[in-house]
Amino acid sequence: MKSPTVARLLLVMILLLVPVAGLTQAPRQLVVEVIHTYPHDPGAFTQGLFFHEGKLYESTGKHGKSSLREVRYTTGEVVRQVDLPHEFFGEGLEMVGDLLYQLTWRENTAFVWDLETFQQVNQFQYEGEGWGLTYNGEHLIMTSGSTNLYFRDPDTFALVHTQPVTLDGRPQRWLNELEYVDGLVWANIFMEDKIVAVDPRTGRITKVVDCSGLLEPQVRRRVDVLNGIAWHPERETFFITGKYWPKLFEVRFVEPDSEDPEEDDSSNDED
Ligand SMILES: [Ca+2]
Repeated sequence: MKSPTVARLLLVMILLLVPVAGLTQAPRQLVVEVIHTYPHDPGAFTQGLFFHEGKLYESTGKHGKSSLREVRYTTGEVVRQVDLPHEFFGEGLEMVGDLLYQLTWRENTAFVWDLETFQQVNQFQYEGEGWGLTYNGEHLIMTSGSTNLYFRDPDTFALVHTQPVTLDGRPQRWLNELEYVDGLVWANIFMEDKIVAVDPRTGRITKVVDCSGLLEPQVRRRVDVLNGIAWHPERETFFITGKYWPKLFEVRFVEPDSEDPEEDDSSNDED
């Protein structure tokens, strides 16, 4: 380098460019590897899904058809069910402690249920639509079909933080059902066979999973959209289904043309 000034200038430029490159880094493209397929109630308009102690908990939507369910996932059998009043359209579902939080679509109401009794113990009001719901150990994280994640205090349901979400630097809308796993917020995208992983600290989508082809084309045409993603912590697998889907898929997210779980080499892509 001939000139120290030029060298310093180049160094400054590099330092300025590095964070920008980090923010605009293209997301990793993944596909689903199906491990098992289980029956799922084809009458369930699935809106929320998570596991607790090996049991699947599910929220279903539609006026007059909305419910909270405990499901034996291996058979699809509904073990317990509470129906919502006709005027409520069930949406996202999540657990905090021994309480189940269930959103409603346009009724601005979150029901709070006791896990053991399935009795309603509380309810909250919120502004806007309710779509997906998950929990990061501190806040409930909610979607509304917009381009944001909304972080709420589980004790009061008060909004404490809003995080815009971007894919390749552009706002990503239609964020729907959610699942928080190891620091990432996984979201399926409304009307697409696609799941994304959002870094909740930056809102950047770091992984995109192509979920097309799970159902046979003739079945896929008869049912509604993919919706419902749940992490089984003991099996370390994801479960995916959809609205009126007759099947529940146990899957891993893998590199295309690879049998290896993507987690194997993903330790350094979260910065
Ligand atoms: Ca979920």
